[in-house]
Amino acid sequence: MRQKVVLVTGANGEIGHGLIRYLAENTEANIVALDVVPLDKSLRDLCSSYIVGDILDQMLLGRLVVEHEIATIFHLASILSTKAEYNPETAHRINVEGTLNLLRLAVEQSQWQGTPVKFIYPSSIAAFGIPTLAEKMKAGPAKEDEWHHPTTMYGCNKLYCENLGHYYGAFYRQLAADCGTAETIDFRSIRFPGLISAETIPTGGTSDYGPEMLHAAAQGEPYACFVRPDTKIPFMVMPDAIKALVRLADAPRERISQIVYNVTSFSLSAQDIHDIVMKAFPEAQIDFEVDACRQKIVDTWPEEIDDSAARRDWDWQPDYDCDRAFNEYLIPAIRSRYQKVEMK
Ligand code: AKB
Repeated sequence: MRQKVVLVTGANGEIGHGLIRYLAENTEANIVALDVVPLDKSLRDLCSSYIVGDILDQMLLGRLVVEHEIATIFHLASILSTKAEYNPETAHRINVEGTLNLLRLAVEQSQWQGTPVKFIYPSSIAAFGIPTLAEKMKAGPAKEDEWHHPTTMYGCNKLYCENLGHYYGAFYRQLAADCGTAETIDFRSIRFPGLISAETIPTGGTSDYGPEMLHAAAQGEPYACFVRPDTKIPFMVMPDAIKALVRLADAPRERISQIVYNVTSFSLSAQDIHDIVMKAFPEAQIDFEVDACRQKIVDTWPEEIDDSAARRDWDWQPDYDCDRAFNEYLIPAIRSRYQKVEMK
């Protein structure tokens, strides 16, 4: 008998770490982890199996479904906004063609199983593109269907994959003879703000200045923030991001009224983060050395996003406001993390 499993792609990434730990501790799920690099040792015992491989490798994906009955996919693998700009075509292949491969796998699995495979897709505030700083400053909280002209390859990929998910969930092969009766997938997507974790440091993103400032200060390393002090975007801590993914995945289908949901916790300027970090680590050396190109990217992302649809449809509510996020989660956990490293 093939085992029913939850597939997590990009398992080694920041969200992957938090999600695998949560699923292992709180559910009976058999987790199959997939990543291009060997799975972090601390996660291995939490998974029923882990596979080193590329989501562009069709043979590998083919073998996956021979061995497993995939009930849910958390498709986390992607190249983030800054890294994607260094090789946009490769980013497109991984972010879009990789997602397409998994969507096709999910549809085939749904048809075999006679029930829709759940496909949970983390999108991003990078899917928004506000044309000018002046418009950003007077825009107010962005709704899901606004500002649809992202200026990064990653943002374009995220927006397009949201739409691909919509297509595969509702219109796939719509002219086929079995149209209307063939099973499709249950695609659900979340637009995340900048994420901050105490356990991992992000790589390749443009909202990374927030977590980088904090982790550098805790390690006593100098840090040069690459955006202006007044740069403001929404953020969220990792436990809330995991909560949002799991809540959305578990929500009854009849309550889901849209394909994409914004979620947010608190919006901060780079100066606000600087001040909070300096209060916690008074010895820290943090400067501002603006990188004009990365600044331009963040200037197209909204200061605030409207998550009222998520609140209405699946009772979304973050556990951490700004004060709790820093004082009860990030600062104590990061402090103890680097103290442990020093003691080793
Ligand atoms: C990035 O900066 O690329 C990501 C994101 C906002 O999705 N953190």
